[in-house]
Amino acid sequence: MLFLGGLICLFLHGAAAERQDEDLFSFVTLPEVRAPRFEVTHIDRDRQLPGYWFIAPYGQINPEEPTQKYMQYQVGPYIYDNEGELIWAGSPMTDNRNVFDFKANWNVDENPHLSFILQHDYNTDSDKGSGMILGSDYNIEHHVGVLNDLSAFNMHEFNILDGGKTGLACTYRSQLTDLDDFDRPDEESWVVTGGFVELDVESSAILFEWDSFDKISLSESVVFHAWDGTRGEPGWDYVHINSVDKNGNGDYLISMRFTNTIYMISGTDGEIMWRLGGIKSDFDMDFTFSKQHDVKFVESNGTHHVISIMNNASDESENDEDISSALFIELDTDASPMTATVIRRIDRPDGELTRLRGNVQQLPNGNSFIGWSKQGYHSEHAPNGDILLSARFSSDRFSSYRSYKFDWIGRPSAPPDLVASVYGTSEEDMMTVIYVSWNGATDVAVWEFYARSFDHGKDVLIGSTNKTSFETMYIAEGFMDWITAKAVDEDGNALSTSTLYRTDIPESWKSSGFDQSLPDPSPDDPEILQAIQEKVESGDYGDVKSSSATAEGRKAAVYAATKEVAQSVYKAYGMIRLLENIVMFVLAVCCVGGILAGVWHFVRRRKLRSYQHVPSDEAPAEEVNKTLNGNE
Ligand SMILES: *[C@@H]1O[C@H](CO)[C@@H](O)[C@H](O)[C@H]1NC(C)=O
Ligand SMILES: *[C@@H]1O[C@H](CO)[C@@H](O)[C@H](O)[C@H]1NC(C)=O
Ligand SMILES: CC(=O)N[C@H]1CO[C@H](CO)[C@@H](O)[C@@H]1O
Repeated sequence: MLFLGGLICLFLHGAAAERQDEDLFSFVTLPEVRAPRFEVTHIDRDRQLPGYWFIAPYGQINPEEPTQKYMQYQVGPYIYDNEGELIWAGSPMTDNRNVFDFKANWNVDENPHLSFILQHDYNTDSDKGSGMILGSDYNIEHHVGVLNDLSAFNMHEFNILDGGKTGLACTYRSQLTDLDDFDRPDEESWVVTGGFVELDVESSAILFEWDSFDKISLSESVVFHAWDGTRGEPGWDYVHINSVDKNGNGDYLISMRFTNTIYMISGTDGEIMWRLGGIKSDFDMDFTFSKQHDVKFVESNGTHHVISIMNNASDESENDEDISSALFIELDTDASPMTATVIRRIDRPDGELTRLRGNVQQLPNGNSFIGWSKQGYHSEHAPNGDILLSARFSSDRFSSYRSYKFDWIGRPSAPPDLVASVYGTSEEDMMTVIYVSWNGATDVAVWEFYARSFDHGKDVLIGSTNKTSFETMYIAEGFMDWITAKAVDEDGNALSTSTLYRTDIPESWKSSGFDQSLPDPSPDDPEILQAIQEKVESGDYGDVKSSSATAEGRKAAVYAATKEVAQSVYKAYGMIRLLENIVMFVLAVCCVGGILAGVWHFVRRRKLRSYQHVPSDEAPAEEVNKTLNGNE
């Protein structure tokens, strides 16, 4: 038994050591999920805020071309715990499509919710993408679509506002403009304007819409210059909006990466109330920033604000300085001139530049959680800036547009997933290896494992173990069948039970090392084993004779004898079931035989008639689509 266990461990370990893709998780219970692993460095655990990470790894920023190849699920929304252990894989739900701005929302009602942007499909005509809101049971509550003329749900922002009735999203629109701003009144060029919408999450209706066209002059852009030529569609991306937030006064705070400016937009008339940064800044300030991301209110009472931004300093084409940073800025818009002061600056801990994307989140205890984007690098900092934790994907193939930390309670409506297989070379050394996981559950403390002697038999507890990681393995003695696992919380409450699983057996017992001289093994009866176990434990060995002097030896003898009895009971039971079924079948045939005979002729004719050609997957997609759409 021990020997075989050792062999299996060696085998499992060997398999892990040889894998070329160790930077991805792999699970027996969810073989299609390959979530990226994290490398985590804890610098000061005591000052970290407990919570979970909300990460959406992507490989390439644009949707990938559809493929016929089999692909496991890698990109999509994932929840990790503070050790980098996987809690929820949402990638099967989003089907390997890119997901952005994945986070938990505690501002909707008493329960937490999830939100993210599902990127438009490779073919935008078929799916423009959407804002998704999920409950803590991981079921979709709202699917916020694009109702207007926009080509896609923009990837930068899906900001659920307090109460959860509305959300903010960025918009990009291709428009033709004259070049008056550049003193070239006779010329026209296409530009991509930037704006935002406030959407009703229930109906996707647009409640407020704003666009930079005629509001932000071309001369504010650091990308489209007075000396540049004109462009056809889609045109110069002259502002590049990348975040939007709203305060209690009903005004909107937006970030334009290509004007290096943060704008406050009046929720009453859509006018620009003030500009922070860029060439037209309204503030008296002794710092600069550029190419900023994720500009959010930390607090705001209408005239005094604290905002957080991911600064800077670089993008695809240029660096403005050597290190990126998170900035917390206090703004006084009552003063004249208005003032802006940096109250906290946290430099990127590894001293590098965040060239693309990134975000800053102020946590409830005053800590900051900062997503530096590339390779999913993120760090947590104390209010004084001390670094407490950092982590990045083991794989450099993935990045995360934004990374967040929130408290979370996941109570999936789907049951736990379980896989069980039996191994052994003789009746005496059989063992059943069970794997269980429950995608998204946060409350499981203990897994209890049960087996039955037949499909409707009694659940017999065959063991239990603490849950320590996403997937838990348990090795039960004997050949156990009809397995379930029950999730139990730390107070001993049962949370959910997996569906009944019939243990996988080797394709061929003989070729997998089972004693050639014996008949193939059949499952043990856990009820009988349990009864015997109890007897033996109370010192009652019945009339089983054993030459062994030790209690262990006698116990083994009882066990072996019992198993033999159990096996014959099982086989006898199998016979009874078979006989039962035959009797039932004969009865049934007698009863309905007459009717059946009559119906048969009709069914047969119907079957023949209803046969028709079904287009195979190999048929050209266009033709299939034509058929689906009812077109010619
Ligand atoms: C906003 O906060 C500032 C600073 O605390 C305070 O001086 C000001 O009176 C407040 N304004 C409003 C409208 O509450
Ligand atoms: C299981 O968890 C409980 C509670 O945390 C602990 O007391 C116990 O020692 C753990 N058991 C094992 C086998 O680790
Ligand atoms: C605070 C900060 O990092 N500011 C830098 C951002 O980029 C500009 C150039 O656009 C630099 O001049 C600033 O020093």
